[in-house]
Amino acid sequence: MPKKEGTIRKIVDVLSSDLDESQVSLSELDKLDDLLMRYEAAIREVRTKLEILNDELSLRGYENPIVNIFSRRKKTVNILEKLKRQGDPISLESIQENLNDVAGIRVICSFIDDIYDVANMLVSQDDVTLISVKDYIQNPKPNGYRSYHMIIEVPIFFSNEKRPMRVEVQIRTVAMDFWASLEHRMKYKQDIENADEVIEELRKCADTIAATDKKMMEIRDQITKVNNEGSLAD
Ligand code: 0O2
Repeated sequence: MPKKEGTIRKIVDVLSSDLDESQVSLSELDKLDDLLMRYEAAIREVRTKLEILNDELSLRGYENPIVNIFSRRKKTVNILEKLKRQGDPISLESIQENLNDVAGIRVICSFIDDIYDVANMLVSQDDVTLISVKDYIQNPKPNGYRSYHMIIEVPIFFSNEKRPMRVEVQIRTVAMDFWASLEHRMKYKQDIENADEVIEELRKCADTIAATDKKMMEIRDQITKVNNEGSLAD
């Protein structure tokens, strides 16, 4: 089966009763490809901004605040599934209006204060527009989830236009990320034995991790202070 027909088949499977195959035209799919390419361009743009900030800070003698950057463009089937789940129209306009996470970037930092530094440095760039913030570090979710989320918009220059594109940026520490990746598995497992106990254990681990993240900053500050005093005395 040619690639595009296979994609149409998947779309129709996801949308099932809402749409029949004849309603998804190849020309509409071409436009979807074009939109998805624009989200991928936005990911590259924001990734580059973050990499430049990290490189610059390390040259200025700071520890690299960013340990790792992951990015992903949401799969077509998941985009359509989410629109359907939210009860939104299935159209190109609807994707742009109703979904903020088609382009997603996850930034992993060593320390909690790096998270806020990186977020502030990014949104203070004059071509970055901050759309919304969810601070799950100050306000953790009941399950213990901690992370700093921003929806931003960046202008992307194409052959015939400049278009603002939305990107979801999640920023968290290495430890918060470790926790979230294990907890995320719960979403896809329905048959866990003693699920309530596992949820409670995870919540306790999240608290322990939060306390450890805080302690690590204090230890870093003590080490930095000793090093600075040492270098002044030399
Ligand atoms: P996936 O599979 O990671 O893509 P919205 O983004 O509008 O759908 P919401 O819930 O208002 O909805 O956004 P929010 O709270 O900013 O969360 C968006 C993403 O953050 C999620 O995307 C997850 O990646 C992550 N996240 C939020 N809460 C949790 C949590 O409790 N545990 C874990 N492990 N991750 C979380 P998706 O699309 O839900 O999931």
